[in-house]
Amino acid sequence: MYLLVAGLAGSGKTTLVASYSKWLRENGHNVRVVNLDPGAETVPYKPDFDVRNLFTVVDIMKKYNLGPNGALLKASELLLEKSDEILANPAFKPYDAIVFIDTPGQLEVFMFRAEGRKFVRKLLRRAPTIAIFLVDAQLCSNVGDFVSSWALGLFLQIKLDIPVIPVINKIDLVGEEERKLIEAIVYEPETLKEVIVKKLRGLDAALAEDLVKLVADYQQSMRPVMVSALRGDGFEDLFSVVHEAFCSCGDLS
Ligand SMILES: Nc1nc2c(ncn2[C@@H]2O[C@H](COP(=O)(O)OP(=O)(O)O)[C@@H](O)[C@H]2O)c(=O)[nH]1
Ligand SMILES: [Mg+2]
Repeated sequence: MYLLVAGLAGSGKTTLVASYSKWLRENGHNVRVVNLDPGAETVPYKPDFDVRNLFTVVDIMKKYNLGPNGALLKASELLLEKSDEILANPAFKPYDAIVFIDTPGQLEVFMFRAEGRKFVRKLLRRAPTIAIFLVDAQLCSNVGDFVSSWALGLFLQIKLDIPVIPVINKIDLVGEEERKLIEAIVYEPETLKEVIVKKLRGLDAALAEDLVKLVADYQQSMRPVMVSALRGDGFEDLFSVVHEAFCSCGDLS
C-alpha cells in the first residue's frame, strides 16, 4: 500500500516520513521510503528510492535554462514521463510493506496539476493509496490562515479522489490555549463555522455555509489527528486512522 505525505512547504512532510517510518519499523511493520522531491537538499532518512538519482531541480535549471518554478514544472513532467521506470523499482513493490512517499515541497506542482494526479492514478492501479495532509499547527496564530490550509486538505481529497487524512503537525510548538482552539476548529463544526464567518470575511455568507458543510462532511469521513513529527507524539493515534483508511479501501494488512 502507498502512503503519500502531502502538505504545504515546511509543514513537516520530510520530518514525518523519517520519524513515523522509524516508529512503524520499531513496532514491527515493514516499511519502505521513497523520496519524490527533486528539490530536496538533504533528507533525514535513507530512501529506498530517490527521484534525485534521476533528476534534481538544480540539474533541470541548468540543462533547460529554467528558473526554479519552471524547473519544478519540468520536474513534474519528467516524473510522469519516467513513471513506468520509477514504479518498476523494487521500492514500489506495494504488497509486503507500507510504502511512504515524500512529495515535493510545492504542493501545487504535484497535487494540483495533471502530471501529479496521473502519477497518483498509476499508484492506485497497483495498490490501495491514501494520503496524509499535514497542516502546521503554528498557523493557528492567524485563524484565517489555519482554516484556509485546513480546507486545502479537503480540496486535495476532491482532486485526487483518494482518502486524505488531515494531520495537524508541530503540536509541540503551540500552547494549551492554541491547542484548544485547534481542537475546537477541527472537531466542532459549529466553532469552525463561527471562525469562517468571522475571520474569512471575504467569503459570502452562503458560500461560507457551504464550505463549513463540506469541511464537516470531510471530517466525518476522516478523523483529524494531532502529531508532533519531531517528538513522535500522536503516532499511535495516527496509526489507527491510517489503518482504518486502508481497511476502508480494501487492504487490511
Ligand atoms: N517543532 C517542530 N518542528 C517540526 C516538526 N515537524 C517538522 N518540523 C520542522 O519544520 C521544518 C520543515 O520541516 P520539513 O520536514 O522539511 O517540511 P517539508 O517541507 O514539508 O518536508 C524543519 O525545520 C523541521 O525540523 C514538529 O513536529 N515540531
Ligand atoms: Mg520535504
